[in-house]
Formats: sequence, structure tokens, C-alpha cells
Amino acid sequence: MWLLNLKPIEAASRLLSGLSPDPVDCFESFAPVNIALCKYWGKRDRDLNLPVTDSLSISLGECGSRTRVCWLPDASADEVFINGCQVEADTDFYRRVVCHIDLFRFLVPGYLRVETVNDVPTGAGLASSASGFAALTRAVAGLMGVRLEPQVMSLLARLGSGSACRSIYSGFVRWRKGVRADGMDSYAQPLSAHWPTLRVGLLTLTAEAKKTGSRQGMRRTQETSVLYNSWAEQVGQDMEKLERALAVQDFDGLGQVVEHNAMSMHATMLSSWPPLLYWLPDSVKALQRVWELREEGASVYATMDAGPNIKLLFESQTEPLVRDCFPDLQVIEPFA
Ligand code: 2P0
Repeated sequence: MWLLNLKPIEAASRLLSGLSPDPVDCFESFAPVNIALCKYWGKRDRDLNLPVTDSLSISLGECGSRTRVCWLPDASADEVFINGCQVEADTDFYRRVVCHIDLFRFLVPGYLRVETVNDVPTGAGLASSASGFAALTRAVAGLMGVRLEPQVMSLLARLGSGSACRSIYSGFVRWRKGVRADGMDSYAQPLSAHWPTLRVGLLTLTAEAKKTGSRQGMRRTQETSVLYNSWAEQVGQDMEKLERALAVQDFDGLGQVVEHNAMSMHATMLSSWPPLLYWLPDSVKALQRVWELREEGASVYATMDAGPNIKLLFESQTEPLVRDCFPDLQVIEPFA
């Protein structure tokens, strides 16, 4: 048994009250993975996943999570499957999925079977929880037969996993931290910038799930790193620089901020106690290769999240060179 967290339930009740459900038997939904160009790392409210800073991401088109939910008549608990394997009820992952369904359960009581297929490895710093909770939010709303505005969908997805609020949209997305204690002004919005030549490369060095989850990692960083406050200040400046670079499609301007932002976030992790290092020796090798490419004149930049895998940013004209250097790279066209 786990303790009931009332704050998200109260927030969801406010967002969903007054709606008339019209349930269907099953509902399937999709949400894209999003990669943060300016990262979310630290919370001002842990129960509601309210961030300390704004963040900005790019959604990865067709690469994401597909979630199917169906009612389970006569069942006494929810069933959760991920990539075809049933998730044990005593795991943190199962508990988080059930808590998210609980936000909606007052609309139509009953237990569900949840089946999710992720296009990227689960729990390896490739943002599967963002796409997963966004797809789950859409699927459960669809199953209950309630039509929700994207802003409400984003607010509800955030209650499952902070970064999931950005996976409600495609393209570039900004999540404003908001200032309200109830979090009702902390949701994501799409940006109008469209950049068809932009490419994101996923370099999966390991598909193994990380030992320290993002939730635990960001808490440790906030509580123990003396660099944390300067990180939050830097994010404010990085957001402005990113928006300027997007407005004029300045790729090098964008790439420099993205890589610097990621390295600075990892510096706060390393200065935590006990130290937090998500990198593997192969991560360092890949980063050094990216820096060599830039010295040779190529415009390619790297970012990393809470895991050892690397994401590369480049434009279409650099794609042949980048593929040549990283033959295992999965190249995504976010605006295809
Ligand atoms: C991001 N990450 O902006 C950053 C960069 C990881 C590094 O959002 O506790 O899984 O569920 O709100 O959303 C990972 O954090 O954390 C994350 P919770 P979440 O993409």
C-alpha cells in the first residue's frame, strides 16, 4: 500500500469537474518523445511536479509512446504492460501509472488494462516517461469520453511526469514554470517556429535503465549542489537566447546554448552529494568526437539528459557527415 497524494487528485478534480463522461470500451493514443533544448531539472513543488525554471523542447515527430487502455470488468486492480511485458504491482513504475489513472477515476470508476509500446528504451534517459505519461493522459481521457483542451491535457500530463506536459505538442514547445501554488499556470505551449531542415540524432549507447531516476536525481541536486542556484539563473538567460536563435533560425546560436545548457545541468549533478554521474566512458568518447567535428568546421551539437545516451543536433546538409561518424545513429526529422 502507498500513501495517497491528495494534491494531484485535487488539481485533477478541478480540471475535470463539470465534464460529462461518455466512456468507450478501449482507446488508443500516441504522444511524441520530447528532447529538452533547455532542461527542466528541479522542482518548486514535488507533489505537483512544478519546476523551478522554464524549459524548452523539441518533439520527435512519430517517435514516441503508443498507449492502449481498456476497461477490465470484474477486476480488482489495474494491469500495466510495457512493450508486451506485464509490470509487477510492487514497482514504482506501476504505482505511478495507477496514481495517474486515479486522477480520472472519479469520472468513471473501474480498473483498466494499460498497454504501452515505446519507440525508445524505457528509463534510459531517452524521455520515455514524458511520451508515456502524455500518451496515457490522452488515452484515459479518450476512454472516459471527455474532450479536453490541449492546455488541460498538458496540466494533467504534468501531474504524471513534469516533462510529459511538453509531449502534448509537436514541434518546439515551451513549458512556463508558473508562479501559482496550485500549478494552474504551469503548462506547456507550442511555439510557432518551424525548422524543416533541423535533425535530431539519437545515439543509444545503452538501453539499460538508469540506477538513479530523474525524480531522485533532481531532488539530490537541488538539496546538495552549491551550483544549483547559478543553474537556475543560467536557464533564464538560455531561454532568451534560444528564443532569439529560433526566431532567426540561427543554428549555431541554437546549438551552442543547447550544449552549454546540458553540460551545465550535468555539472550541477556532479557537484551533488553523493555525486551523480549519468555518463559512461562511451558518452565521453562521443562528446569528444562531436567537439572534433566542430573543430573541423561541422555544425553539430550534443545534448544529454538523465542518462548516458547522447542526442545530436544538426541540419540536413550535415547529415551525411554525421551519419558517417556515428553509423548507429537514429536520425529524426521533427518537422517531417
Ligand atoms: C528534461 N529531464 O527537461 C529533463 C532533462 C531529465 C533531464 O524532465 O519527476 O521524468 O516525473 O517530473 O519529467 C526528467 O524528469 O521528472 C526530465 P518528474 P521527469 O527533459
